Amino acid sequence: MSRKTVKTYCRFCHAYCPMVATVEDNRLTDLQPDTDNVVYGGYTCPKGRQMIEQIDHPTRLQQSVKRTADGGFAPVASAQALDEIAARLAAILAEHGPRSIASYNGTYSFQNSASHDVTRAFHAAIGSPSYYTSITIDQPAKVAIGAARMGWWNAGGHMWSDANVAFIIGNNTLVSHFSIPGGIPSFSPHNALREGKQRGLKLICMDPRRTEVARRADLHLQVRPGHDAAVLASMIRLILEENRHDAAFCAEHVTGLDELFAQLAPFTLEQVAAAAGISAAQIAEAARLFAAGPRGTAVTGTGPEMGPHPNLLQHLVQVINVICGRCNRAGERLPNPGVLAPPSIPRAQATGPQPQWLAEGVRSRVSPEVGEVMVLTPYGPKPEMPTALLSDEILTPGDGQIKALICVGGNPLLAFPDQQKTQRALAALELLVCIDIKLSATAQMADYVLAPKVCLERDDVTLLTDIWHDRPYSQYTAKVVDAEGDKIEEWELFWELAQRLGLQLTIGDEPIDMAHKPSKQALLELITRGSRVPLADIRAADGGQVFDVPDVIIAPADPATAQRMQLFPPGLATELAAALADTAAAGNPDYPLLLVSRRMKNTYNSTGPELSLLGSKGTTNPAYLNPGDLAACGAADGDLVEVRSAHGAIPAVATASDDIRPGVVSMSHCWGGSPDPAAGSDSRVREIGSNTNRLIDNRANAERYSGMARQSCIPVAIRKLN
Ligand SMILES: Nc1nc2c(c(=O)[nH]1)N[C@H]1C(S)=C(S)[C@@H](COP(=O)(O)OP(=O)(O)OC[C@H]3O[C@@H](n4cnc5c(=O)[nH]c(N)nc54)[C@H](O)[C@@H]3O)O[C@H]1N2
Ligand SMILES: Nc1nc2c(c(=O)[nH]1)N[C@H]1C(S)=C(S)[C@@H](COP(=O)(O)OP(=O)(O)OC[C@H]3O[C@@H](n4cnc5c(=O)[nH]c(N)nc54)[C@H](O)[C@@H]3O)O[C@H]1N2
Ligand code: SF4
Ligand SMILES: [Mo]
Repeated sequence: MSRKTVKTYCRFCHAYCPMVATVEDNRLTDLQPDTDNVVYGGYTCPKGRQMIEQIDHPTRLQQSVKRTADGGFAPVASAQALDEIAARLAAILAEHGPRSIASYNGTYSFQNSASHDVTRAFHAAIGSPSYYTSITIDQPAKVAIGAARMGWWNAGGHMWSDANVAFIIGNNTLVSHFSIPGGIPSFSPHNALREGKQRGLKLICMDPRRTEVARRADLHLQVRPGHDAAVLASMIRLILEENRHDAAFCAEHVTGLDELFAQLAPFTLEQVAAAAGISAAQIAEAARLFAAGPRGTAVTGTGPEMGPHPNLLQHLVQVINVICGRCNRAGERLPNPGVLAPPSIPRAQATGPQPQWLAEGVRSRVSPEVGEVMVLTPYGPKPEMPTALLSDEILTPGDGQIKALICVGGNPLLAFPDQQKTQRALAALELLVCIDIKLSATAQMADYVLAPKVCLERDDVTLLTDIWHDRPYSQYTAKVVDAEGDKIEEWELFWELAQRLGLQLTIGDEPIDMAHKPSKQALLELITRGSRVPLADIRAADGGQVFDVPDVIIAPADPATAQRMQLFPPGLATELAAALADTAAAGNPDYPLLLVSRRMKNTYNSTGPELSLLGSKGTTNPAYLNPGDLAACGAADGDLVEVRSAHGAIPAVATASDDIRPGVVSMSHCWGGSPDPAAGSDSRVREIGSNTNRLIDNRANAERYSGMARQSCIPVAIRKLN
């Protein structure tokens, strides 16, 4: 018997915790935290530790399948499936043109470090702009629109590791393991938070729930959902009024400050506090604490980004950071210049707004105000079509209508706003192909479901998190075990289809070998060519490392190229007026509660409940309510209730929680099954949960530029079910 231990990292979520795997005769027999790792200190979570079970789990698709005439599925060799899919794509391409072929790249496409580059290369080769990812139903304001409207600081913002203050707005990293730099680091977040508090960092948290983060905060603003932008506006107003901002920095690097200040006049502490259900004193304290810094960043998470006014909120969060001067300066050392990014030395200067990114890209066919958004990456801006409108793009007839969808590691039927419409759209496709480890709710509607390798069966490198760390950290993992049977990686799906369609794929300007399929390693070499640390050095390291890269000292501004960040871009006045009007609006008596989103510890969107340990912690997504609200509808803890919005109704298991602000219902997304009554999803709510996207109209409050749907802060009513 052969037995070895190897270092690897978890890709169940994007925290990429380092692990040590024990392999006996190509079987994974043990998975332990890598306690030697300096960044993570041996941190892992129960989800990652379930990966052993995932490999052989009975729900795992061990072989690709295709739909049969009687509506079932039959096994198919992946090569045959790819031949057939390629032939159907060729026909659709010939009849309907390139735009009719779309891909949706969901959560698990991000975990394969070669997936996105090859998928984008495929789109470029066929000339299809219909490239969609979960980013645009997640946080498009943060990753795309905010920078296009205001511009950005080339040398980046303050990180957590030397901050004096952090303002965390609707982001619960202790559960989600997700934050952008400046917030609580996604990597071993409990340790990072403890370390920060020990050095005296002041934590401000704004969340309608007393979350894991809120409980540890110095100041918790337990807001009524939906008023974050107004709260930020009143904080900025106070900071400017009391001259607590960095006036010298603003004089040199921003424009529009006076116009913005003038527009903020109506956002008085009293009016905003009354609407947000907190005290004026708390808002003032938060503003003064944040402005005192002197170092530290305000960040948002998905809660408010899915609520009302996300573009405005994102802009105001950028504004509060910039006016308080939370930008790295000339002469300072960049904490993490990036390991896999190409070397460069940033200058202490701004790049101005890029309005063309919001106006000139490919437009949505269903809403011309909305179009491609430019996601900023270390390799430059990259366009994506807005996922919130993907169902409409499939359902709307005419030139460019989407006819074929390739769904990579995503689950649209559970994840997209307006579940009923999503179901109609998926059913209307001529061709739906999924690559998924299980017959997910979406895969059950597919023509072909390809069986992928799971992460421990693949080589990967920590490309996604490269610049999220506050040190130059990276890890390469070789596959830990060989996948059994006929399984492919996500990128191989696109390479194989391209080869069959006679296409040449390129990454950057470099062609991919189309005659012989490249190894994953060769592909990653191509993707990361020119990286600050050569991939070979990262591969040679024993596990994840902080690399000893030469210090990058931020260069002074170049007056010839320095621009200014625009604090008062076109359209902002209208957005401010709308947020202000909301502070005076009466609630809807028919739907007196507000439904907000949350993450649950033991699942990852729709992945996890099938695994034994994770499933044992609960098989449903409860509707968490304040005990007073629960009593008011005559229900007790554990009863079934109906959650009804203007758009739909779902059953849910009511759960009392003191942590929830009265008037708020907190429920997780991506649970439940098909909305088709014949599927009987509702009667199984205790076993499979229920889908909050049935309560959401994806067009009712579509956000400018991104079409972002309001997926949180939904007015609902609750009644007890018998
Ligand atoms: N365990 C686990 N981890 C995950 C996921 C998962 O499903 N499970 N999903 C992953 C994904 S895809 C993502 S994008 C990240 C997201 O990571 P986070 O953004 O950290 O997501 P949440 O933990 O839901 O935190 C959002 C918070 O916003 C609050 N909130 C809701 N509405 C409002 C509002 O109007 N205002 C304010 N201020 N707060 C509000 C909610 O109460 C909640 O605490 O997590 C990732 N990590
Ligand atoms: N109402 C509401 N809706 C929301 C949200 C919300 O907060 N509220 N959150 C939104 C957010 S932030 C996001 S990111 C989206 C999530 O949107 P999606 O990414 O579309 O949804 P997931 O459930 O993460 O889908 C992941 C799929 O990948 C499969 N999978 C698991 N492991 C692997 C693997 O190794 N390889 C492959 N190929 N497949 C694998 C799983 O079985 C599952 O079907 O949902 C969004 N929808
Ligand atoms: S936090 Fe958990 S699921 Fe995420 S990478 Fe770490 S062990 Fe894996
Ligand atoms: Mo997400």
